This record gives sequence, C-alpha cells and structure tokens, in this order.
Amino acid sequence: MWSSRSHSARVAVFDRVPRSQAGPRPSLHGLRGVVAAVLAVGGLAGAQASTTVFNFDPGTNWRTTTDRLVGQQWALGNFDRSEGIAVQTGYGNAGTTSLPVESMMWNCGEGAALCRNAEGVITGGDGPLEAFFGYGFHIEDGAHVLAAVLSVIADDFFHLRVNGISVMAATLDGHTDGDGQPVPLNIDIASYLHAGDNVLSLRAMDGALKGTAATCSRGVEVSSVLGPFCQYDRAYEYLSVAGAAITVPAPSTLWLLAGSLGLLGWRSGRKPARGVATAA
Ligand SMILES: [Ca+2]
Ligand SMILES: [Ca+2]
Repeated sequence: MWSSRSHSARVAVFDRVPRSQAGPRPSLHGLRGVVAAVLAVGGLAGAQASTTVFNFDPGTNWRTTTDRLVGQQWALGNFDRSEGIAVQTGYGNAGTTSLPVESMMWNCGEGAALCRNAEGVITGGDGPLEAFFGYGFHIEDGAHVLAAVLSVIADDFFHLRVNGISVMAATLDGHTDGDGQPVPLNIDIASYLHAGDNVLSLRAMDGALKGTAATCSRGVEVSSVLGPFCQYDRAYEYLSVAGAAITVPAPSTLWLLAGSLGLLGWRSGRKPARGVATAA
C-alpha cells in the first residue's frame, strides 16, 4: 500500500514497516486510501511535487523515558531526540489479540531489563507503571497537511498532546469490545500540525482511575488529566499507536488532487477515500 512505484512524485516514508511484517491494522483504511490515491494522482498528472509520509507506527522515530521532567518537556512540545531511549517495539502480550503486535510499544530500559520477569522473559506485563513517548518531525515550509491520523489505545491510560496542546486522553476500560478486546481511538490531528518542527507526546500508565474510591488501595495516586489515577501493576501495559501524516508541497496543487481523487473514485466504482472520524 505504501509503495511508490509508477509515479513521478518523490515520496519519503519515515520509519517504514513492511506490510509483510505489519499485519492487519485497525481502522486506517481511509488514510491508506488517501495515500494510494495521492500516489496514483502523481502518476496520472505527472506531478513533480514532493509528497511526504510520516509513519507514526512504533519504530526508531519514537523515543521514550520514565523521567517525568523529560516527559513534561515533550508534553510542552520541546522534543530533543538525544533524550530518552529507543522504544521497545512488538511489545505484545498473550491476552491482547486484536491489536497487531507491531503497533504496541513500551519503555523497557536498556536491554529491555525493566520489562523482564523473574525468569528474564518479556511477557508484556512487567514494565514500568508510567512511561512517556515522543516523536518529533519536521514539515517543510509551504507544505500542506493533506491528512494526519493517529489510532491510539493504551493499557490502561494515555494522554496525547500535539505541539504542546492537549488533544485526547482515554482509558482502556472505556474502549473495549464485547470480548473485552481494545478498540483504538482514531484521532484526526491534522489541525494541530504546522510547518516547522512538530512533536507528538504521550503519557501512558498501568493502573486505573481512582474514581470515587477514598484512596488507592493498591499502588500510588498520581494526578492525570482525567482525574486522580492509581498507578499499580494491573497486569499488562502497552501503548498502541498506528497512523501517518501526509504532506504535499503547495496548496496550489490541491485542486488537481481533489479533482483526480473524485475521478479515481468514479473509475474504481468506489466512493473517494473519506477521512477518519474524530472520536469524542
Ligand atoms: Ca503491568
Ligand atoms: Ca494494565
């Protein structure tokens, strides 16, 4: 789907995950449709434009830390990728079967020492109770954000900020299907991006919201944007992220893209690719 064959537009793909390894992804068909259409349009129109795809799936562009001071800086939009460490990718577990393991990550320290159980095995349940994640990327001057979507869920809590602005927080408890499996939230972040440096930051925690309880019967109480939260080892922990942003160089080319997208939809007998709804 991400192939750049047979079109003249230059396409930069960051932190690419081969489809053969990636497996099925949740709820990104609309975004992938847009990518395919843009690439096809490049071929149809002979456009010389540079299209850039920033891949937000877990990989080398993500950094993580358990240092709250560093995490707070990332939350403010001040990202320095010399801080923190590489994320542990493929951080799955035996109980979460609906998410592609490639979309799951956590902070495991150097050599994954923080996530190993007494037998030295990474089970997905022994990581730190809180971790911060950051992803910095640069949008060229004059580029236009055609689409930018994140599909996110965390076990058990996440708070997403983009360029220092609070975008969404949620718990796994509030987003499961009838089988108890996680249902990621699709978040349209296009309006939060701008030319220049951009920062995605997430805080993720294992535990549960304190709710109406008088105290945290287990673990420690910390503040969160959703209210007091009890951090404790509540079985598995992970942050699942998938998605991408697509930029094109100049708004003046958009009329061509829009017209050709409609043509593609007609030619293929399908509706043109639609945006992904923003969760409430
Ligand atoms: Ca745990
Ligand atoms: Ca948990």
